[in-house]
Amino acid sequence: MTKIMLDDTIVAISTPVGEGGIGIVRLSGRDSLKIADKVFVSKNGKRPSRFKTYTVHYGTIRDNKGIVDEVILTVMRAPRSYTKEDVVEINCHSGIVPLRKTLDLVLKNGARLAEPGEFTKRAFLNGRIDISQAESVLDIIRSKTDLSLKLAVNNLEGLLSKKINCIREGLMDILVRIEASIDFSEEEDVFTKKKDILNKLSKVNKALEKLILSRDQGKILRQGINTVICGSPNVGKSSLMNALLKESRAIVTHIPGTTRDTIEEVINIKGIPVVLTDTAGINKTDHPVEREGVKRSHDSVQAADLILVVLDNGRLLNKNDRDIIKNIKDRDNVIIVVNKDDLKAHIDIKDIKKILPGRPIIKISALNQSNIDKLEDVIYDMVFKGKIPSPDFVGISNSRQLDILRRSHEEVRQAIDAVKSKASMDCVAIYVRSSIEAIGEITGDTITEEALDKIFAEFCVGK
Ligand SMILES: Nc1nc2c(ncn2[C@@H]2O[C@H](COP(=O)(O)OP(=O)(O)OP(=O)(O)O)[C@@H](O)[C@H]2O)c(=O)[nH]1
Ligand SMILES: [Mg+2]
Repeated sequence: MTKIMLDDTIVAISTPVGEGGIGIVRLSGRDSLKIADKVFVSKNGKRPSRFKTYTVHYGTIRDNKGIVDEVILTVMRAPRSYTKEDVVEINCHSGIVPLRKTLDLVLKNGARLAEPGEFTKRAFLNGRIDISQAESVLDIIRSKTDLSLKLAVNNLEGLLSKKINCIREGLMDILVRIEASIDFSEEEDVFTKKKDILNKLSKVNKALEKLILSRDQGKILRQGINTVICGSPNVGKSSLMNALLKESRAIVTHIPGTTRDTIEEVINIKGIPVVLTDTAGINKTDHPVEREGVKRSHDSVQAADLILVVLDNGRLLNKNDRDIIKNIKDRDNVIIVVNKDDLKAHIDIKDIKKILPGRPIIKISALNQSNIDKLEDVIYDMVFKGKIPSPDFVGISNSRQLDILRRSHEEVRQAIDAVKSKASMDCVAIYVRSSIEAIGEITGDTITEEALDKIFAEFCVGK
């Protein structure tokens, strides 16, 4: 991304390109209204530069050949706008041609095409939001469930920033105390001072650890839990997929080897997005297509966060089933699903427990949809291990934030060790300063241009 010049005016189509009711061309910058004057003719003859802030106007976009589109134009004057600059939004009819022509006209009249995420980047550079809030905008756009949306909104509201700032202020306070203890070491009771600093460092340490742990829950809420359904051919994997989806998505037949390729769908279990993958039945086969399917099944199992191993209650456990179970004996997140519970039981649960101890076993009938809700409960409990996030859960949301917290935490840990090992307070101060510097990157108080570019490159154009 080029270095941002805040004195130019940017424009982009802010809605997905394609046919639809409304498509928005958005301008931001000090010439937004001047440019709007050149392309927009209002029904009442007034020019956009005379419009009051937060007003909406009906008119047309015109080029030298005539009317391009009939539109609604909204004016949001600085500083009360998304970017804190003058913003004009033109609601066109959403078709590729009217949007493209309006965009081209605005470009011809002096605007520059916005970079991905540049509107949000301006909101940051102009001090309306910090970096963690900017990142939450992306999380809102990408959220898959109500709960992940709530988490992202919490962060946009600044709840994460508040926590980070609180930790940062705590560290700054510690630094002041350390400096004071260096300056006045002869007059003060050094022992009490050090104890106080150690206490405060431990508190910060705990707060950092808590936020680092929030990453796993946050990640699950945002990206979902990758769940694979695997097992021998014909045990009812695709039937289970359909039962969980509550629709006939995957093909089900009585012929073993029906599923040849992996199928992926997302379901929502109590607010957690669960990315389900149905796989080809794992078995030894010479058929080249089936073999490729089995290879894909193995790959999916490898990549999964959670594995549902399906067994057939209607027959005895065979060697193939046993091999599949043995292959995943090192994995923690495994649920054994004994399907076809409507049939006379042949399977020996004790036998399964012997090969794969300690994993939940649940009996269901995918055909009759029985116990599917119980399976959902087991999945949910397994994912959160009893630590269910509440809607006011505040946590970090990406690996950038996690990496920063880890660095900051490591410095605090070193500072604690230094105090304990009676190192000089100058040395402790160095660690605390580095920790402050690191944690400031989350909100953007201390951040490099390169890091900023990386964050905003992930955004779409127009946001
Ligand atoms: N009785 C009974 N039959 C079931 C149940 N679930 C699935 N079946 C039947 O088992 C057969 C295989 O089901 P699928 O869902 O295609 O099995 P699969 O494991 O996906 O099979 P492949 O894709 O070939 O590996 C079909 O005839 C289903 O109707 C169940 O709960 N009870
Ligand atoms: Mg199948």
